[in-house]
Amino acid sequence: MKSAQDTIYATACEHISDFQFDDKVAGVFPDMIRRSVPGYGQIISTIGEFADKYVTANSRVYDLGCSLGAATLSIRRKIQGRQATIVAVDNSEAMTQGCQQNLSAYVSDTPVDLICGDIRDIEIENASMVVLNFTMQFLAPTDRDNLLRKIHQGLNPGGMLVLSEKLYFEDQKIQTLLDDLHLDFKRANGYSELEISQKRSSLEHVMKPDSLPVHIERLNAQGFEHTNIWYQCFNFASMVAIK
Ligand code: GEK
Repeated sequence: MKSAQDTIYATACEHISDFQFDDKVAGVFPDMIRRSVPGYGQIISTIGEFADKYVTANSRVYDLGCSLGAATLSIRRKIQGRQATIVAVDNSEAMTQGCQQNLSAYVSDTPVDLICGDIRDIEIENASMVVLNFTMQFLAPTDRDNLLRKIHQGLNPGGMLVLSEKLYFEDQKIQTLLDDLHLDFKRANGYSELEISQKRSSLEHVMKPDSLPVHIERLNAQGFEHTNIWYQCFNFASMVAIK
């Protein structure tokens, strides 16, 4: 997916409003996420590998908070011929419009139901795989248990959830260290101090990361039998949970 360069926070703003997944963000999203989330490309391609191993015939795969469809496309490439359906959901109109264009650019025998809606209102059923790739962190902390309960109920036995999130660390020395390394990653990718600080302010009230123990405990509490982290770079991680 090609995208324009992210310069959204490059000029000084008098008032920084809360981050929104609007037209401006959707237009630069592939560049923004690649330069902001260490390991994003590897996580997207590994989600395809998980799909190859876990998606069963005639089941559904849910990509919740699909943005422009990177995870959906990675999965779709791996599950040709399985008569599975992908349900891709995002509540940003700009994102779902861009996602539709990306999906239409490739031929596939796997149908994708693309829904512009809130993942808290979506029914999950007959799922062999559910993906929450950097989405749950944008829900209010009080909505996270309900969402994972619904996902657990809708997964078939042996089904997999992939949950990727930015992490918070209770140990303040580790928090500062890994946060600094992340900021260095953004600097190395060409973001200025102004861009980094303005983006940080815009996300302050919108994205509330949990710690790894909180995630694992929450997954176990919903009844997932096998949970573990499979990827971590600095303060970004991806977990798997198998029913
Ligand atoms: C990827 N998974 O490229 N309902 C539906 N969508 C939501 C909700 C909600 N309640 N809240 C946020 N979103 C993608 C990247 S981005 C991560 C996911 C990031 C959507 C929001 O509109 C956005 O598209 C996505 O979740 C989060 O693999 O930007 O850091």
